[in-house]
Amino acid sequence: MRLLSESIQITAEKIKRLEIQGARNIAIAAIKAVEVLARQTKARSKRDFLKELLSAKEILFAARETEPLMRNAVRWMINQAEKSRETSVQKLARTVSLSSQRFLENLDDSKEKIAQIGAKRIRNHSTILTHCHSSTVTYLLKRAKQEGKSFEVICTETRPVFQGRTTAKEMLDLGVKTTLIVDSAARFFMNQVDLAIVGADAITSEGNVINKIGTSTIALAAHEARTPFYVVSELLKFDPATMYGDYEKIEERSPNEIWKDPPRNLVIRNPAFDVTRRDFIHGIICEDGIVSPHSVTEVVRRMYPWIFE
Ligand code: RUB
Repeated sequence: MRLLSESIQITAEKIKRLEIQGARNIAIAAIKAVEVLARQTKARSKRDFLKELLSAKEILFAARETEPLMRNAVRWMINQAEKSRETSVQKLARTVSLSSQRFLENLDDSKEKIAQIGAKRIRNHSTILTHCHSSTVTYLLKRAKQEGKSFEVICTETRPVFQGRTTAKEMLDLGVKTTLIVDSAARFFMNQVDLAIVGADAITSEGNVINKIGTSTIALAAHEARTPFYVVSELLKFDPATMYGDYEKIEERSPNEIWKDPPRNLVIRNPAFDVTRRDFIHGIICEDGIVSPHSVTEVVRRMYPWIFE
């Protein structure tokens, strides 16, 4: 049991340290860690097995607060074991392994659909601005490139930990002309941009989107410059808790990321994400198509009713 929770612990640590970064990669790592736990469990009863799963869930959820995709995935997998009539641990473990496979397949499927739909919005000879590193955004841009579109990308560096550099490297590897700018230069370049496109960590019941800190400022700048601003996201980033009154928690990270050796008494704040109001979002590009943030809850309800259970 100790060894198993160590494997969950290692994944949680990697997530905390941003060695695993981005909502999708975080969810995939958590799903795989739970699957390993199930495969290697030494639990002797259903009760003990469920206890193991629940403690794994707590450790993973605590790794990063603003990650409903991970929470939805882990919750769903554990739920399959909880509601099973099966009492054999071996069979229950198999149920968890199968649900992990199914969830991962769904994620892959969604990524493909999103790329297929979103790539159509990338016009030939256009300039796209993106913020942070979203694997869903870079996959979509890759698809557009494979379809023969020629475009250039402007990446914000994304302080304080520079995920924009990851995006820039990926774009260069694709052979896309890429420009890196400081975050505060987003407005300066916005008039040269045809489309701003970002990923998401969470979607709330009101259709607001939570993504890397600075996203909402970019959305405002895009609005003012009349540049379309799109979010690309799997619908499973919807947080059902927001439906029932909870606010999405915004993770606040260590001040060390901003200044390693600051003067005494300086207050440093380091929120990792911010909320972009739905009014500034042209559309959410998801596996069901391009949907208005105003109707996203209904779309989630139709596609994934279990999320509300
Ligand atoms: C990453 C970030 C990404 C979303 C979406 O923040 O804000 O835009 O997670 O990514 P961090 P994806 O680097 O702090 O995790 O599309 O890969 O799910």
